[in-house]
Amino acid sequence: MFRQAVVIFVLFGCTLAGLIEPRYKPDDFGGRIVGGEPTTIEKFPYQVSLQKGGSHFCGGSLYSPNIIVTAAHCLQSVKPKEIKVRLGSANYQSGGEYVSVRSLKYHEGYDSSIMTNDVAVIRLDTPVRYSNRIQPIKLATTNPRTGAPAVVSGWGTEKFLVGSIQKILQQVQVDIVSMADCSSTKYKYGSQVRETMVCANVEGGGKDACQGDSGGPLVSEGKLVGIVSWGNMCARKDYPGVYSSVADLRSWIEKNAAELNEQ
Ligand code: 4AZ
Repeated sequence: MFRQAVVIFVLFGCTLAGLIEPRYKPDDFGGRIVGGEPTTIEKFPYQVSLQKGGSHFCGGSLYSPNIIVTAAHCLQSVKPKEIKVRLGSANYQSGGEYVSVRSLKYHEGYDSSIMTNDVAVIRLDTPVRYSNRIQPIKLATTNPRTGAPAVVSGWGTEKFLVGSIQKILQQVQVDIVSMADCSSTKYKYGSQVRETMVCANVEGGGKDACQGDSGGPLVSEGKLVGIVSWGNMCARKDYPGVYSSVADLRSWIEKNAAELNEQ
């Protein structure tokens, strides 16, 4: 029951976050993502915004000049033609490059009831040119240890359910919690956290990814280690944010990025 409720919240949340109009005030620089701060695209040149009808609905990361890595759950009800990707801008509504999508593929093993293998790749219609605002991120080859510092970024809400999509990219520093530690009795997920997942939090809660950050990057030591996937609400002490493990899913990403490019 509980697990179903969480999944419904996550799915509903991503949809809802995509529909809510931004309530951004230029003089209001309180905590965003949850507990984060506004940043620049030069610091996060791999971050992209996935959009439908001009509304941001999920994040993603640039892998190569024409491939984006994101979460499978972001793409469940969308066709390539309906999506546009903004790259190279901290403002999701303007600037940078605004590119159409040619094709997409999500993991065959993605299971929406337990959120395993929550990964997908997107091929852009035209490759982008790299600059100080547009750069790819390398995929992690091993899972980071518990306690490793990491950063998560996105345009997602600053609160669960009652927050709003942010106009300017936000970032927050968190610490990695390994899959083994995240499913231990230290937290309350138990066996819901399993293979292909990694967690991140801060002691006591208060910093996290939230609705609309899904699909976006968790980076540690300059490598993409996680993809924002799910959680029991946001920034709660006993419930770290849960990410798809890039180290576990790396071979799938590489293979399927290559396959999209051959089509
Ligand atoms: C969401 O609904 C969502 N705190 C993303 C991340 C987390 C919870 C919900 C993790 O997109």
